[in-house]
Amino acid sequence: ETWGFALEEIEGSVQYEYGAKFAELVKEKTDGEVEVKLYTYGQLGGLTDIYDQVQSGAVQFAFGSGFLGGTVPESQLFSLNFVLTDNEKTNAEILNAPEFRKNEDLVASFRERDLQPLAIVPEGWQVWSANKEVRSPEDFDGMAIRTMDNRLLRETYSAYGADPTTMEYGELFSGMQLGQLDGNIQPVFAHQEMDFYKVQDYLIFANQAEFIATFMANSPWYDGLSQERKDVIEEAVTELVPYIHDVQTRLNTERLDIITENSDIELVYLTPEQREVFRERSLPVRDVFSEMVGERGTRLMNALLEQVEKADVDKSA
Ligand code: 6CS
Repeated sequence: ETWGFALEEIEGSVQYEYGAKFAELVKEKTDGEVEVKLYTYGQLGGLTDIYDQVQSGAVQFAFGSGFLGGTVPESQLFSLNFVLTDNEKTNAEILNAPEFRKNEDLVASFRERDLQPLAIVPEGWQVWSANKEVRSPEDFDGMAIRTMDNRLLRETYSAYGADPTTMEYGELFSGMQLGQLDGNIQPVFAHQEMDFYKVQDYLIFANQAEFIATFMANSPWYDGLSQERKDVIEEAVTELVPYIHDVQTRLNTERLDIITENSDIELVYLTPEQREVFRERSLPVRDVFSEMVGERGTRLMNALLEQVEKADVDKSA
């Protein structure tokens, strides 16, 4: 038996490491009866092609991140800025605790589109790249910054003072090289492995949001699995929470070293005061989210905010 798993990223990425470990765990837990076959970004077409294929059952599993907003509007929750805590480990735990991961509004919003959400995977802080230093919304003025294809991100970057532009992942390098884009938003590992840093002058760390992908299955296929197979998947995704957190932090750290060793790109870290200006600008975008997804999605956002608040309280207790 073979299960297909479509990735939005290339070999060596966080999603690839996740897929490779998932395959290993599934093989082990099924005594070699199930093999997971990974399809890297590009092998099955573009980003939305991947989602079509998991929705139709042509592949059993896929990752869905920013571009998934067109398919599951509620997934844009993971594109909201300044919603999670400042601690990446805590965020991974909150998102994968049963209280959130199995939240009925979350599950229903995916299942309505023939998808079963299995895990929420933070891949590291989203870092801005640009050809000028950006520390304030004024610096973003007139900047064509590429966002993934969802309205929430476009609204966010408009609120930050930039001109958001959408482009497919695989076209970004030439988009920046040819000057169609002035900036880009990616976790550090992706700035490195896709060579984006070679055509940009600054990397700007605002810690406004993490890159978050949902690991999901085709739901009609998932529903037809035996309880034993479902348990295998459940055990694997649970083991993967701390595993992938360690992998993503290691990859992002190592890749930043590669970037600085191989380029004279400048690193800019926003001060708490500079960061606060963006945080304030991001708050009204929560209303845009509510307006887009209605009552169910709003309940889901509030459930997440509640878990975050609880984690912050526990930490300071
Ligand atoms: O920016 C993008 O489109 C892509 N970036 C990453 C790091 N993963 C997948 C996503 O589609």
